[in-house]
Amino acid sequence: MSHPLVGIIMGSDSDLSVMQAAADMLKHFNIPFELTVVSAHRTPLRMVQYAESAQKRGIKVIIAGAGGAAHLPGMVASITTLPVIGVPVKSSNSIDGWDSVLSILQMPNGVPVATVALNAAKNAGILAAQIIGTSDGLVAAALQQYKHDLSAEVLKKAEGLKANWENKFDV
Ligand code: RP5
Repeated sequence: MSHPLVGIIMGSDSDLSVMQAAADMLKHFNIPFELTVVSAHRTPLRMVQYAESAQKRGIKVIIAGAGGAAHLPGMVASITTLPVIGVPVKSSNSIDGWDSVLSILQMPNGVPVATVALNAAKNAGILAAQIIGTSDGLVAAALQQYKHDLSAEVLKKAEGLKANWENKFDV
């Protein structure tokens, strides 16, 4: 099997039900990935080791998910120069999800984290594929097809509504 290009990490295995969607998208685009638990607070040294070694191990993008006081994506981004996509997770210790969103989103100048919406691991997977697709023609073509399918789905739904609702917009 080819070596992983994307690293999916999360603060706890309790994040997996959300983070699974990122793995599913990478599988869809045929991108090899690794997935593991790395906790900023409970295993800080493991987090440093992961962030320091990722690039040397061939990883091109890191997707990091965490809930509550979600410091994992930002701290990993502070160590590596790889792009880090942050997934705020609405976890058992989140008040309402805003805590995770703001912990990941409000990074200081100089240390960006590409933050997706709350629980939006699917978009994190697609964004990672888009980054890989900038230098991989097969992935870029698969992304093009994915966008085409999204659009076809909406047009099909609009067609379905036509029968019951007047609609003069027909492009
Ligand atoms: C965060 O605390 C994790 O990312 C998870 O979202 C949350 C709860 O963790 P567990 O107590 O379920 O292990 O660090």
